[in-house]
Amino acid sequence: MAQMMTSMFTAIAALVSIAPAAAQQAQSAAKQGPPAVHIDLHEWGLGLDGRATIPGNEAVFEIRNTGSILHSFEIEGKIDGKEVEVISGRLQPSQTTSFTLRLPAGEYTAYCPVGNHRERGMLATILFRGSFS
Ligand SMILES: [Cu+2]
Repeated sequence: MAQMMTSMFTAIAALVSIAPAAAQQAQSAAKQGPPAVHIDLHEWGLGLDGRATIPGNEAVFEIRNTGSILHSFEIEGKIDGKEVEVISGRLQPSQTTSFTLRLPAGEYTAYCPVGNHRERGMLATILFRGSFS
């Protein structure tokens, strides 16, 4: 588990560090597609340390239920004053899913909508920076 958290942190740190001046390797990785955000649904968290930052306005959410009970993933926020939300559907333990989101710059809230899981800690802020500058 400790190792999983470490690799998760590394993945997020890699996302944050992608910038025009970044290493050649990061630049070619960016050209291959949007960065991935790894969501690790479990009791009781999303595997993000409460926050993830996406440098652009597009990311692939790779979601896995690593817990022992049913979970789901929802991200919501406001675009031009209107509530928007995307829900993954319910995931049984060890099930995975993924989707690509393209969103305007801003802060969005991600959580598990099952039961009281949000209150128990399955909650994080996702920041789309919307630019590479
Ligand atoms: Cu849950």
